[in-house]
Amino acid sequence: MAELPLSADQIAAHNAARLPALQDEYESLGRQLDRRGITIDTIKRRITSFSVALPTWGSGTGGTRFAKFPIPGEPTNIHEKLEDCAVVQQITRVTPRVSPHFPWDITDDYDGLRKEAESLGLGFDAVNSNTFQDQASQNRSYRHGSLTATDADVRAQAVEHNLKCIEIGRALGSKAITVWIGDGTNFPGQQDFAASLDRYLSTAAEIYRGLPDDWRMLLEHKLYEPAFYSTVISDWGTSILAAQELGPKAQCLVDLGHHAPTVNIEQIVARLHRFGKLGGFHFNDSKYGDDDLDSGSINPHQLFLVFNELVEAERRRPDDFRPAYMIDQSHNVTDPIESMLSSAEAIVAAYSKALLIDRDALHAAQDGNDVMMAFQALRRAYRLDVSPILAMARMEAGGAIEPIELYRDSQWRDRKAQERKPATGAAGIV
Ligand code: LRH
Ligand code: MN
Repeated sequence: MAELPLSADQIAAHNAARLPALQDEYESLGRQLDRRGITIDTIKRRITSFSVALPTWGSGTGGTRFAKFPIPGEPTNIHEKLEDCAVVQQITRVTPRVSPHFPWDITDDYDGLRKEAESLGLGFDAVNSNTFQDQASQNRSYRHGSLTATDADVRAQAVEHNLKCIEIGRALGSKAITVWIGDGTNFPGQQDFAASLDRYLSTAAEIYRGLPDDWRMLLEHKLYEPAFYSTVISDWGTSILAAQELGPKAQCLVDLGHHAPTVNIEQIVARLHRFGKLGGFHFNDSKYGDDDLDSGSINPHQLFLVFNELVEAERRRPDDFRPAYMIDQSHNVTDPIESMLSSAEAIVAAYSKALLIDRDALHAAQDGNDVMMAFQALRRAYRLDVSPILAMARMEAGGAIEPIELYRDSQWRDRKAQERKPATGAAGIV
């Protein structure tokens, strides 16, 4: 039986005080949806089976190249990161898995770590490799790239690291590896675009050959940063061609912050699914670049439109629909747990609103070129306040009706500030 970090009695007391108001709001929304021919309990059941993985690196404060401002009581090792992710899961009941990153989460007993996570009610989602930073123990630098480096020994080192991550992932019970590389250039002429992609395809193929039969390799594209003139896997087009070249276990991962500002990400989602290459997501939000801000905090409508495409994709080909949902954010100015509580809510809310779209009315309007009624079919769902459904699903699953209130009342962070050693303030993402 999982030894959960927060007191179940405190959660029960918190819910008991708020249940009458929630029931009233739930019944009122239920009547509103009834008038639309929608059964609110059906939607509640759908979202109860929804989940999104947490990034271990999101449980600590993140930083930028300028600075990082750690908070007292934040986690500084994988064991404390798991504890904090378990707090988010215990309160939200929609984040039962964590996505680890290596070597940031390195330890010496992965079977033990798997059991430790299980005892906290957590499992492991995709593992993430890291050939975008040099480790002290490394022989060769990734200064001029990793999987696409011109130096064959550097490429071999990067392949070996990814195969090591797969080995660790097998011990943790993961079923996928996410490969994001920062390889690219800062100057025109710095690299041969064709040759660098060919190097990627051959090294990625070596990693692909190391995949267990039931695993996936998720290719994460990104337009720029850390390279600022060109990036080898810069967009979904290059990513899908590489995934098709590698084979059926290779799919594409969409990080919402990895596109030029005006790109239509929801259309990319529809395209990737059409060709059987929709592997997963890194949810976050951004205003300018890869800002890694909280999901739904800047452009919740885009998140809704992405889930609209996901609901359509699942209806169109349910057997070929299993995207890995993960959060990838950098919490620079908030308590990371509060940001993950708020982000999980925003993601489930976007999914719920997409489930509330009257698809028959939408498809009829689309087929009949009734432009305004097609748009209104989306807008009628988007403007609904779905929070009573989310809160009821959460409460019934053992979570808290008001996540951030419950978290603050638990004084988790203050308690951890007494126990944990202070985090360093070195600039950089983690
Ligand atoms: C790259 C990225 C990638 C991770 C890193 C933490 O910007 O999105 O997914 O490895 O952030
Ligand atoms: Mn990412």
